[in-house]
Amino acid sequence: MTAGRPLAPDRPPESAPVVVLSGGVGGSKLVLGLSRVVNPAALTVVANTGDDFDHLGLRVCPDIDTLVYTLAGLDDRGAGWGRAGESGNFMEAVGALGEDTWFFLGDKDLAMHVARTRRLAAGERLSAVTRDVCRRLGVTTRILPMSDDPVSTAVETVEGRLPFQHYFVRDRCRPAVRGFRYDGAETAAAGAGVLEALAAEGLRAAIVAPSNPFVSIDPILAVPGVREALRACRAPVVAVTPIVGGRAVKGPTAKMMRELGVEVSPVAVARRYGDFADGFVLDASDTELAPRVTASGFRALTVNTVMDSLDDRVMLARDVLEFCDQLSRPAAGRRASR
Ligand code: FO1
Repeated sequence: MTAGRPLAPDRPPESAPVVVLSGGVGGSKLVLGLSRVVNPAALTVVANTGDDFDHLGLRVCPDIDTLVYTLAGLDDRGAGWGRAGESGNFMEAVGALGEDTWFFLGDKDLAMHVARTRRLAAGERLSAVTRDVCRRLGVTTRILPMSDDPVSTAVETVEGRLPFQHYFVRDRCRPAVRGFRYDGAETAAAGAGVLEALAAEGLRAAIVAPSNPFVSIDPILAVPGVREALRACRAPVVAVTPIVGGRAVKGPTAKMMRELGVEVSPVAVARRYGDFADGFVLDASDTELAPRVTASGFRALTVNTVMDSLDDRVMLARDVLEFCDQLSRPAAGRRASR
């Protein structure tokens, strides 16, 4: 509950650095809210790149693009991905040539894929291209790919192994999942600036956004050094639930949990982050689960976590930061024992 809570005594300045681990749709809502509460230039997002794939000869980075478009105010608010006011001339023409059309590439979005593909082929790193794209589109929040090396999420299903976008878009998340692979993660180097951001002096908070734990957050945690950096983090680490009332707010999280035989509840999500997170944010409709979250070793906060409006996004961001400001950092050993 936020009512009546004492304000953090020496509230850190709005320019204190904050780091967020995020996927695409759900995470970008909280990131937008945070960018309105803290100085956007003090906000760093570590973005999942496990969804990235080569399509029609183009390198597509969906979660990076959802974050860039959302922060640039160019996003298609309804779909949660791609750009607003899109047209499909390219898709219509390329379909007539017999190319795949199951993955919609809008005409304006296409510019991003063409420019990025050209620059990567010219030898630029993904982090450098992303930084320049942000500058050109007026995004001051730092968006850091979790790695500049390719990491590809594959979904093990009852119908065999599927590349992420085939599972998620082409097959509409229909096949029952049995597990996930993050190919390339074991040899991937953390993206430029990622580990440094998590170890930053004066870091105010590290936040795990309400993204799918399996296909958005776990790929980031699979990059060597990231999980260790979160455990060693001197700032409070807080995760926000992607599950409300036993349902995924958006996307296949609940279905995946059911198919994996995992309890479809925020408690099960919290436990996945038990070795590094100090706090967990539940939706107010799941208040009765708070004792089970605290029994798992977390401080729990229950607030509205469903972000329909911009105000919802800002309110949740404010609540999460206030929660972080009130958490003290336990001795590192206490986390390892959890
Ligand atoms: N998601 C879909 O469900 N259908 C699409 O046709 C689609 C196209 C697309 C194009 C560019 C882009 O950046 C994202 C796109 N997405 C589409 C979303 C994408 O599958 C993301 O990986 C998910 O949002 C999960 O993060």
